[in-house]
Amino acid sequence: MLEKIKSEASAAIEVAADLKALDDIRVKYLGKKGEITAVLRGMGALSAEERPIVGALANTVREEIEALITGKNEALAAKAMEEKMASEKIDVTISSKRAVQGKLHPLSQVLSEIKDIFIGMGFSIADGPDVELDYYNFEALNIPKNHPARDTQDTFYINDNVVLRTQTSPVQVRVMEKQKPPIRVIAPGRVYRSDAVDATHSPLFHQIEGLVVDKGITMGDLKGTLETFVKALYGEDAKVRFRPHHFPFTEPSAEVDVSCFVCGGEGCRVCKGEGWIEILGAGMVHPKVLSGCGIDPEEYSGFAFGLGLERVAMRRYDIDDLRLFFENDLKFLKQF
Ligand code: 2U9
Repeated sequence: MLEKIKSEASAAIEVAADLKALDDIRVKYLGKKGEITAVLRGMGALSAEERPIVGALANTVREEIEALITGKNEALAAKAMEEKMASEKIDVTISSKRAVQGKLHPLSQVLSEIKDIFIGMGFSIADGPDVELDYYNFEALNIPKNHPARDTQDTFYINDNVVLRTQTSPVQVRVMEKQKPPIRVIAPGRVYRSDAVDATHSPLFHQIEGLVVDKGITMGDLKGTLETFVKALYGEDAKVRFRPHHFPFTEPSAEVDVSCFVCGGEGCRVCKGEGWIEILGAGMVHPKVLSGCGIDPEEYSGFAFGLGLERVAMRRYDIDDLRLFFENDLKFLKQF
């Protein structure tokens, strides 16, 4: 009987394919309800002479089966490890795949440089909707219906009262409505105009506008701020020139030129022989605009300015066609 159990067990152990099968065999023969255990339990029925002989034999068979299981266990574990090693083998001599390093779009690079400069001067960044009420885009900026300035800023109308913003100025109007002075913000973002696409025009472009409102703000603060900005962007040697201009939302208003950063003012291809490059518009916030936003122009004054991000980036990188910024051609973008 015990010999039969032993030969069956060893045959089963021999062919056990994995650790689970091996454990099932251990339970079948050596477990609490296993066959060897059953033999040992049944010894009560044996005679006093038979009992030690059968007991000794049962123990020997149990030890032999245990030893076979241990041996098979090691063999199976070694086999599993070998298979794992083979499946996870790596060839360290194969050349690696190069990680492709992405980078910021040139417009984002210039924008982040400009933001850093103004943040350094204590400005915060303000944001607002691209789809804007006619009131915020025009009326609040002293551009009533039928004002000629609406012609130069023709836009996309969603309906009579809702437009795609033509400037980021509505953001500053919203800031003034919500926040009491002192105010020091820049508003960068997408703006829209109903222009046909060519090398210097796009129906979508980006502006960065700034607004400062406080007691006693003067044109001197405007000039100092823009001079600091221009020197940070173009270098300490850069000079600033203000030319009188007209905007409905500022009075007085000016266009602001920077001395050509290529020739230093001598005249060259980039500045078209002028020595100066126009980069900004600016002025003192019109009293009507202040009072419309709930700020008393008798108590407070402010300045505002605006610049076109694409124009600055085109000059910076000597790019002659604005469309290149929007075509997403990697051959172009990889150069920056
Ligand atoms: C408020 C009051 C006044 C923002 C200003 C300009 C001058 C300006 C142009 C630059 C190039 C637009 O992108 S561009 O074509 N912008 O010349 N913008 S002053 O004046 C404001 C803004 C908000 C409440």
